[in-house]
Amino acid sequence: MPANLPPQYFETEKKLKTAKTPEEKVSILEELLSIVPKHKGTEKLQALLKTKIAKLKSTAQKKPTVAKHGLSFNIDKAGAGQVVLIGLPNAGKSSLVKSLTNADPEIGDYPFTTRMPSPAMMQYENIQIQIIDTPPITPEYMEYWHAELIKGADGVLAILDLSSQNPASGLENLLAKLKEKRIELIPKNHTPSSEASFFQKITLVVANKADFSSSEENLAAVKKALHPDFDLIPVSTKTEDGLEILRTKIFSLLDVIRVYSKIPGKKTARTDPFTLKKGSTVMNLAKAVHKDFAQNLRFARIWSQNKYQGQKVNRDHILEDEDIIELHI
Ligand SMILES: Nc1nc2c(ncn2[C@@H]2O[C@H](COP(=O)(O)OP(=O)(O)OP(=O)(O)O)[C@@H](O)[C@H]2O)c(=O)[nH]1
Ligand SMILES: [Mg+2]
Repeated sequence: MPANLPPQYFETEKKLKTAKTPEEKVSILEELLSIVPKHKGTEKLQALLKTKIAKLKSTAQKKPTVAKHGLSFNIDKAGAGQVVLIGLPNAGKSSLVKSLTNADPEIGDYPFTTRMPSPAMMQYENIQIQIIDTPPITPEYMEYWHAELIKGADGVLAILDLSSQNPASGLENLLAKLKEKRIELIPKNHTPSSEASFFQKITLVVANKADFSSSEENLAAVKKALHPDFDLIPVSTKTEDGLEILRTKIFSLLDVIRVYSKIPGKKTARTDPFTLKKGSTVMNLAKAVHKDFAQNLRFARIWSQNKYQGQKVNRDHILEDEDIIELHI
């Protein structure tokens, strides 16, 4: 059935070419959707517009804002997840942020170079992950908002300095200070317990400055002091060793999957995924795409790396990273 679109549609469509921000594009696409006559011949077009709107809304990287309310900082989440970097002074937190993102934080060989939390975006393959640089934590010093920031994050990177005299005791100091604030760092494969009296946060331990001659000995001492389930990743921002592994580990810390929504009859470029929590179903994707899909979903077709090539699955089907899904209403 032909779509029979009114001329007003094509006039409005032209504006898309000059739209600069995702917000502008969303508002033009919504206008287009309202113009499209609602009948069988325009179903595909309506679905296409709705998917574009949903993607723009989900991936629009809101410029992270740091709002200071009195003594508290509130950083809006952006991208596929929010990870907070913590550690003793001079561990190399800001250096790591500089290596992993496009940000250019102040770096110095003296303590307390960083005074304020500062968000930046790390590209990981086709998604972005928010990384927050923070001021140092010391046995004497940790502000209230710092604990709140950690509690609200999706994961923590605890940065140790392998060039320091005793990084294993540095780690103990850090953990003790966090305990005072009722925060407990736990390995990724431990399930946070709802009964724990502490706020449990999944954490990667990053041993920085692995380029130092004393680093191997120190790394072995840290390994001994740490619960064996923790991921301990040696890196050097100077030589860049370990940084690629670290990026992958940060992605897997977040426990998210990337799923592509396919328009019937069209090819799917693996560029603009929806990111969902591991264990999400076809229905969770439908909700993320548009409420119409969630309400009227009949079935879906699935393509995956090795297993599926367009088979029909129902709404409870559990998705995996890199699945392509065609939603049918
Ligand atoms: N050799 C070596 N030096 C490093 C490495 N990473 C950071 N540094 C140095 O360590 C010092 C501290 O780095 P920063 O990134 O400012 O450390 P920070 O943890 O952000 O420090 P604060 O903001 O004070 O808490 C600087 O002189 C860096 O050049 C590394 O991998 N190897
Ligand atoms: Mg710093």
